[in-house]
Amino acid sequence: MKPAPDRLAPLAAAAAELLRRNDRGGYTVPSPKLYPHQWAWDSAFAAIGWACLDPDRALTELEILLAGRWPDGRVPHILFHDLSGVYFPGPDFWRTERSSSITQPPVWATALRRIVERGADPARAHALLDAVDHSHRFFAAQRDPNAWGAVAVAHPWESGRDNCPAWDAAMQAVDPDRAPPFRRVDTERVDDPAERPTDDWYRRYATLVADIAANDFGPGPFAVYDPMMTALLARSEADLAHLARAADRPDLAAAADARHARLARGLIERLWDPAAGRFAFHDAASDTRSTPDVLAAYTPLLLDLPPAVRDRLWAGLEARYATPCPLPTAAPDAAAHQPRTYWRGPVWVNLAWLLAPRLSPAFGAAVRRRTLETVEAHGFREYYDPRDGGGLGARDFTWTAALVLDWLTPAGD
Ligand code: 9WN
Repeated sequence: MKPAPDRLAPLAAAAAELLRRNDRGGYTVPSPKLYPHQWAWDSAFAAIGWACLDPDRALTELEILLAGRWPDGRVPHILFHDLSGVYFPGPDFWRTERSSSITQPPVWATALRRIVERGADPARAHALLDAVDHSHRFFAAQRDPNAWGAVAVAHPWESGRDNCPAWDAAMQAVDPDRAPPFRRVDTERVDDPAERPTDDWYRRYATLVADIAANDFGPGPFAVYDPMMTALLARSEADLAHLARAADRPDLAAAADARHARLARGLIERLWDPAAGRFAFHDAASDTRSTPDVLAAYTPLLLDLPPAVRDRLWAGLEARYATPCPLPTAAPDAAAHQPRTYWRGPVWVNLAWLLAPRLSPAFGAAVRRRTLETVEAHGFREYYDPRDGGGLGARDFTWTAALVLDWLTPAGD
């Protein structure tokens, strides 16, 4: 590995040390105190960090994750390998043995591609391609009620952006009073409970978990088309196709290419909103479209979009998301924006990492530089205040460390 630039070498060393500390013998917990299990997209980001230290260890992370998928292909958003870790909701609440019953943004093919680029054993990586393909097919089968060629999330947790303002209206339709009894533990594990979703939202989350179990783990009443989930799946399909070609699996590559094309078309035809200049969300249950000004609405930038669409998204982000610490999860001038509350405003490093290479070169470089400065100044936190970079949520947060490490480790060595 080439050395990181000198000033940031201690940051890279601290990131590596944190990954090792959060390792539980093959999988990495997102944060020892708040999230003591294996989360799906966190694991994929952790693997990207591991690839800078030990590409084989990175592959182990994804092997364990994909081995946890259900017969229908879903990769559960949480795998409970060690039942002693205290977390709500645990397996009893999900009514499962050792996992949650929903999935999360499918970024494992994207991680796998990165790991292979970092020198992982191609044969071992290629042995995962069928599992990845299986996990991708789950989305068209169970998360596209209108057959639009896009992804509708069945629970806000499935999006990875639990209290994003995009879910506000659909969550109002969920009855909090039907929630089975439960006790939260998350609010005891952060400095300020106001950084977490409200109790009212937790009751609605719990109702949805019970509804999904009652529907034999098919989707419950919540189904909101999400441009970010769709974009991440489309990007993953492209990454799977790339890996399948390298593995000389033309059948798999053709299937992934076809799904990629369908998702890219679905995004433009169903969710692009020229009046707003960003992508829309669509509540399939109430047949209602909305265009909240949230960062997720710009994430189709991960794909190669028509230049006119790309330019509108760039302009919107540069006008409204260039906060001192970029990129806030909701535009600061949006009514729903709350700079210190979870996915309603704070900055998350995974979104900066995903989007920085897809922005205009100057803005992308600024996002990367300022994100690194923030982490250097405030530590490996779960999220950050966009006004001054103050650290929020969990400490010792894995994906923040993993993605910083990726940024600081030159490729091609
Ligand atoms: C529920 C683990 C996860 C992330 C999510 C983030 C948060 C869980 C929670 O933590 O969600 O899945 O308890 O709040 O929103 O993106 O994967 O880091």
